[in-house]
Amino acid sequence: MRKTIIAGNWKMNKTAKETRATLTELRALADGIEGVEIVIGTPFTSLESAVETVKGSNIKIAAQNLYPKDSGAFTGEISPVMLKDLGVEYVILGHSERREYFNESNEFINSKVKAALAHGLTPILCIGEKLEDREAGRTAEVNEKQIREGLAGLTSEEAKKTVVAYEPIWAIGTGKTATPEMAEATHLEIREVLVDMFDREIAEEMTIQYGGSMNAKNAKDLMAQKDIDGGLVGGASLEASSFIEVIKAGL
Ligand code: G2H
Repeated sequence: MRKTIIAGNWKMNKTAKETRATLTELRALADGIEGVEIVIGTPFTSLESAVETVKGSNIKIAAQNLYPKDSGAFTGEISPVMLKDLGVEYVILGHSERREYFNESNEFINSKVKAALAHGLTPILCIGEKLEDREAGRTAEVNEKQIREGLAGLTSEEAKKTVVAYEPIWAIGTGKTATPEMAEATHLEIREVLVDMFDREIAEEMTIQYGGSMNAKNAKDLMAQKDIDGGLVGGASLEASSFIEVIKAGL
């Protein structure tokens, strides 16, 4: 019923040339795979070569950010119009690294989610608690605030097109993963917030990915959980040979 989406988040890695090489390899490995939506999020400078390399395949391309204006005096920024023009289909928004290093607020992220939707890009809204939040028993509260404020003002139709990625910050790039049961419990809490914001039918249709040290070894058990509908994969998406194993775990 809901789409399983496995997205690679390359973060600030790979030149355009390296992008072409990795995606040529991934394209061949992923040929014929159906039933899982495959997405790769590259740096802005690689988007054009990424889109060209995967043309006609089952791989879609994501940006890792956007600025919520169509054009104008915003030096150094990239608009949703520019992404759409390149053939980009997804955009990762509100990643914890952007929240932490670039002080992105829920309100700013919300304006980006709306800008993405207004231009036909699928937003992947990242949320997740810090270790101190989890230890203090504030996981549900912290995630609820990020979802409510991140998705504020969306219509039901827009919500249906939006992907949520739950990434416990303590599991990002650390090699520590939430256990499948722990992750499922939080995914369920997230879905209940979506039920309350929209309705059950819409919430049941929305893809909620898990992210945070997901790899070929742990992906199957995580995605076997009822409310874990794919993954946002960092380190393990950088090589086609490891990412294809994560993709196959989602089949
Ligand atoms: C979390 C994830 C990708 P990694 O940031 O968004 O990265 O899989 O390396 O923990």
